[in-house]
Amino acid sequence: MSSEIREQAARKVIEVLPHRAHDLARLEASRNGNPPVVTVIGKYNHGKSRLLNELIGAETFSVADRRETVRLSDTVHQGVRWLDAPGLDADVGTEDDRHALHAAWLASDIRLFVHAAKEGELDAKELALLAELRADGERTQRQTFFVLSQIDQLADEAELHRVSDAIRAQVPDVMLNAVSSTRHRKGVEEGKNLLLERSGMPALRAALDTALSRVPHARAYETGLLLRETNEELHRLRAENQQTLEGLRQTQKHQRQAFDDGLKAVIEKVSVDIETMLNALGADHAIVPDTAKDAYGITAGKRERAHIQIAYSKACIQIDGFLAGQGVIGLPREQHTVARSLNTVMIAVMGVSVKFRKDLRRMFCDAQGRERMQQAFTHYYELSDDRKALASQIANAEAALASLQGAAVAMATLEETA
Ligand SMILES: Nc1nc2c(ncn2[C@@H]2O[C@H](COP(=O)(O)OP(=O)(O)O)[C@@H](O)[C@H]2O)c(=O)[nH]1
Ligand SMILES: [Mg+2]
Repeated sequence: MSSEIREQAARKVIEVLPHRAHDLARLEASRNGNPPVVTVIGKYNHGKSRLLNELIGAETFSVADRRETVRLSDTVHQGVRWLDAPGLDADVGTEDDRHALHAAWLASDIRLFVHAAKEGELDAKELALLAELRADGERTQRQTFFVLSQIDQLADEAELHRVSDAIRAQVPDVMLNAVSSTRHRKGVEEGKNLLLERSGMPALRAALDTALSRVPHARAYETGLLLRETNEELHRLRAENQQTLEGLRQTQKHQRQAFDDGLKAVIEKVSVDIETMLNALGADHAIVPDTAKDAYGITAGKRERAHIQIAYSKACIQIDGFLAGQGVIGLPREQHTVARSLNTVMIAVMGVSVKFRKDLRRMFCDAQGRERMQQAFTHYYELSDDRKALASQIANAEAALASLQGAAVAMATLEETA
């Protein structure tokens, strides 16, 4: 499987679990095709670069009294990738340093935490970092070695003991690997075995070799852990999302049911009132047209038309009361006309006036007419603000769930190709 496919899969997971970006990058870095990685970490001028050179037996990394290592530099030596990271001194640290440190942290299978013996106790920053490294080690099985460096700068063995005890008091159970790069160099150059022995370097190198031989095992463990944790989180999130979505859909359905039932009841009630009123009427005067001479007088026709209009208005007011309670008031913006008083759902569905019995009958006393009203109001109900907000909440939850499902498929790809 190409790394591009894995990268794409990782991106899909990170999209929904952004805080897993580091873990997924680590998953990639720790693949078994990559050589095991050893990095140094610690404050600058504590002898990190020189330590690496001594361990490799080559002048690969630049050593200086100044702050030298800014970016990561690395070399592959005898199947191991050695990484020199900048010091973690906050006062001189730059953005580049932080990137480099992060990269070193990500890439490393084994960390050499370097602290110069002459500095005595660890400072707060070193302690915090060490605690972080140990916690990470417990979680991922990545190993950290504590390297007490430059021990040749101490006056004698007694001082070495004092410093060691002080550090052990700060970090209980810590295993200190005391080394001196200068002694080691001298021992190598002058062929002095005692110096080599007293440099602590052969012992550190042996411990390192043991740890290196265990890297494949540690990586397998870490890979399993990262996949499992990410999968579990994804699973949890999916279940939560599914539940949220179901809740929203239930709400949508129940609201709609309540609206349908409520509207039907109101329409039935006003229809019964209107039918009762219509049936009680005698001869129909409304259909007799008024003549010009009736313009300023009251006629039976005018009286009846007014009567019908009032009955109609009453029905509208009752329906409107129900609609207002359901949040259905104004028309959707795209249906607005310049006549603002006409921009209501009531007028859009019912029109402005009714004058004749046949119109009232058509609207209220006929099943088809009532069904038309029911449908028209329901249409506007679904366009009301709250309903639209709910619908878009559901659409968002559906999209989120689709992304989570996509991420689950991507996780399967990562698992298969791990
Ligand atoms: N005396 C002594 N000096 C050392 C030792 N290791 C490194 N140094 C010196 O300490 C300075 C800083 O070393 P370097 O490796 O560049 O430290 P870094 O900043 O932690 O990488 C240089 O002058 C080194 O020569 C050591 O074991 N003993
Ligand atoms: Mg350095």
